[in-house]
Order: sequence, then structure tokens, then C-alpha cells
Amino acid sequence: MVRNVQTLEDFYGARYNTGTQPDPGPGTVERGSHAALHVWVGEATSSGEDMGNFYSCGREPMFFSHHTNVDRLWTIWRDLRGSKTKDFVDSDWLDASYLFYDENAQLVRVKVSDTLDNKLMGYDFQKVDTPWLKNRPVARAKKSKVATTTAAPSVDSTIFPAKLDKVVKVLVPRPKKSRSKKDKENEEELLVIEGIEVDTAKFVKFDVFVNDEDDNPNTLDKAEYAGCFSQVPHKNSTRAKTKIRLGLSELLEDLDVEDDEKILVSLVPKAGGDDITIGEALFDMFLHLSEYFNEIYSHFLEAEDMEKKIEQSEEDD
Ligand SMILES: [Cu+2]
Repeated sequence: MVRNVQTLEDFYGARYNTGTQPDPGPGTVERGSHAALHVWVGEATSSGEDMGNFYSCGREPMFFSHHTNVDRLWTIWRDLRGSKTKDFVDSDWLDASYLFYDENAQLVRVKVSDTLDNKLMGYDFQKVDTPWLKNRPVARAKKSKVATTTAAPSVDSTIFPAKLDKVVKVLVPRPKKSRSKKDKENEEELLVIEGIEVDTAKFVKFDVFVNDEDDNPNTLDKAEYAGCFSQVPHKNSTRAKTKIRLGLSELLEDLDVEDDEKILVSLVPKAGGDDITIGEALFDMFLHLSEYFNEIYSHFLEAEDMEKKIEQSEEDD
């Protein structure tokens, strides 16, 4: 969950507040190990009770230790950021609040901003070694030429929307190549998979690989593995349209293909593929001078809000 995640949005998930489309896109903290454990512990039925479904997972005692561990991983991630921005500054998020009963059966209102530092809530996690941080995965094939020899179609052909009932391979051109260390610190290179359409009541999962020479890639501990999309089922069935962003700067270094113009992307269905449609795959560069950006962005949101209020009051007049 740490690999290939440089930006807040890619860890926590995309911005979701008034005016945003539903399901703007889950972050790695949610869609990887979190979803996997829900579904793994739930019954092997399509609805997956108790742990494998949103409405029933709280009935499973395991739920509480699982989510405590998610909080612990979240804390480790925040600590690893050192002086980099740890949290969004969007007040819509920080001031969002929820009602809980406390130990005296009194209702208390808790804001998101109250929960970001666990020490303020009166507990801390035992410090454990994190030797895995230093172990970058090894490439199955360094400097692979698969992107120049493959017969896979280019992303600009008409392969999308594509149903994920089998492995889909596509060539994606990069916006920039041969980037310096400084370039990478400023801008994250992202593979964006847009228009992922799924049934919210089903468990679905697909894995994403870059330059993997296998017809059916499935090696998750090698550098070619870029990440996954997965979803814990909800009780109600609706069509959801979402997206994921996968940071690629580290991965391209590990594969030693920084100078290549194109990469070969494999989308590999693992569960419910019959029911997954992919809108498109594209590259994007994301500026992540994050502290600075975050601040500018929050001012922009405030100004936008203000504008809406003025427009509204003009309409009312
Ligand atoms: Cu959960």
C-alpha cells in the first residue's frame, strides 16, 4: 500500500463533497489489503456476509481488529511523510462530522479533523520495525522490449469501452520520458484508469501490470505489478462509475524503462470480470508540490463557494 503512492489523493481517495460525482475513486488504503481482508473473511457467497459486505461487516468481531490495523497502517504512512503534507486542508472534509455514543451513552459529535492524530484520541500504536520499506521489488524483466514487440492495440484505437471478461492488454504512450530526479519530485506520473463500471452489489477485482511479458500476469511481488481495483460489495445493486490512479515513477525506475515512449498495460480480471467495463486508460502528470498545491486549492475552493453563494443570492433577488 506504500508503493507507487506519492500523493494524498492516491492514498486516501479522490475528493468527494457537494457537487462531486459519486464514487470519484478509492485510494490504495481502501482498495488493496483493506478490501481483500473483508472479502477473505466473509462467507464465500456472492453477498459475502458478514465481513464481506458493507451492511453486515460490523457484526463480525474481526471487523474491529481489521479496521484498527487499517488505522495503524494509515498512521505509519502519515509518519513516513516527514515534513510533507499529511492531510487535505479542504474544510468540507476536515469539518465533516458524525454522531457517536460515548462510554456514558451520551451522543457526541466527532469531526474528521478530531480523528487525524490518534494521540489526541488517547492512544498510540506500538512502534514496530518496517524492514519491508527498504525492499523494492525486483523486475521480472529489466529493460523489457515488450512494449515495442507486442501486438497489443494502442490506447487511441477503439478498444475501449472494454469488458474485463478476459485479460485486456493495451499500449499507453507516456506524456514525458527521461525525467530527472527533480522532475519526479515535482510531478508524479500516473496511469489513470477511467470509467470503471461495476455493480455495487458484487465483489469485483482486477490487477494492473506494466510491461509484464506474460499473457496472463499474476506475480504480485515483482516490480511489474502496478496495483489493483477491488470493491467490497454493498447490499443495494446499482451501477457505479469510478476511476483509479496508479503512481508509476518508482515502478518505471525499477523496470529501467524511464526512456521508453510507451508502456504495455495489462488489466487482469480476478473476480467478477464479466461485470466490469473499463472506459479508458490514459497517462496523466500530477503536480505534487503538495503543501503549496493544497493551500492554493483550498483558496480556490473557498472562492468557488463564495461565487456560488453570490450567484444564488442574485438569483433569489
Ligand atoms: Cu472496512
